[in-house]
Amino acid sequence: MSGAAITKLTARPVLVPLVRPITTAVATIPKAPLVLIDIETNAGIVGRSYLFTYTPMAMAPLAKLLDNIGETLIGKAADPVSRMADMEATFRLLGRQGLVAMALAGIDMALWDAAAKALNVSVARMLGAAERAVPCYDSHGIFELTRDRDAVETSLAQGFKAFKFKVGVGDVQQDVDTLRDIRSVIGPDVRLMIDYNQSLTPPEAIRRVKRFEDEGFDLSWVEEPVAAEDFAGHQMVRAGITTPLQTGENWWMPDDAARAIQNGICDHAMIDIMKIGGVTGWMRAAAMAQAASLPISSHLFIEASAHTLAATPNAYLLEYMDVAQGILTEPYVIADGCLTPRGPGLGIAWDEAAVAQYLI
Ligand code: SMN
Ligand code: MG
Repeated sequence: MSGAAITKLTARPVLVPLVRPITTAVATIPKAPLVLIDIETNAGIVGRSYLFTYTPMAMAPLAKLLDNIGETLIGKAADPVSRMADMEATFRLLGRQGLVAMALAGIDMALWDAAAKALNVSVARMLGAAERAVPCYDSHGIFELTRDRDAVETSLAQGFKAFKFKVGVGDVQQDVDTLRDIRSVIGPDVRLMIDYNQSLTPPEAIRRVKRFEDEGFDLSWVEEPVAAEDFAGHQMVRAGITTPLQTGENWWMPDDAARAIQNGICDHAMIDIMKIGGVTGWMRAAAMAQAASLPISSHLFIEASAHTLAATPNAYLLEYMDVAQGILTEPYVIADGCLTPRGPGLGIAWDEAAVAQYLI
């Protein structure tokens, strides 16, 4: 890696406008609660990453935890794998989930950004991959025909050939009506996925998905139908339907991925590069998913995920849900339904005027 030493870590909480609110069966997120990380090295490089905290309540505590960890990193080599090993050991007693895992991941991603910048290459190339175009799906919230038709048609015109929508706000008939509306807009040949965000019981999930199969909606996956930690529930649903079961966005660090994969709870793996432990965590979890023949898709973090998916042999789809476009100088742009990773590093830089505007 760069051989440089860490000289400073800065964490800034920013509440960033979204193109549209994130609406799910269990909560609505009107603005993106982010924490921006800058790690400076004595080689004059600044590594950058951001974290998504789901609720503004977690922004300040996460920023403070990052400041506290940052103080322990000063003077240490800016090598992500070494620093991850140290930080995992430091938090062995407390546990590496929640804000701890998020902080470790943010530091890891910023260090990968710095290391790649020091060599003037992209993170994808640091991982040994070409900067290839990664196929995406456009990720929407709860669909309402008159309100959302235009946005979906715009995405179709941008070349998206796959879409995901959140469902589960009402009963099964409301889901059926919604899926009929969606199919009326996207047609029969575009891939369609649904996401229950952990809102159903296993019997209800089986009942609903079998109804969608009978209706011929041809779903490419049903995501998180039951509580993320309910492995037995996942196994029950998976055995009761033919639609592929997708889960994983809530796996904390590679250890969680290992337990889930060993228990055969899903047909696809969804890796959230923050919760899984950054670039370092992603590569470890992706290897396990590949060994289990699970197609891998990403969750949020479109920029960093474009780099890691480019280096993931069994990559399936990148979730296109851009939560950081409001504070980037050059947001990643969809081309023919794909995103291409760019360097140097992760290819992101802060629009400091926007950061100042949204700073909490
Ligand atoms: C999701 C939930 C909450 C915030 C962003 C995204 C959702 C998804 O689970 O898979 O997009
Ligand atoms: Mg999801």
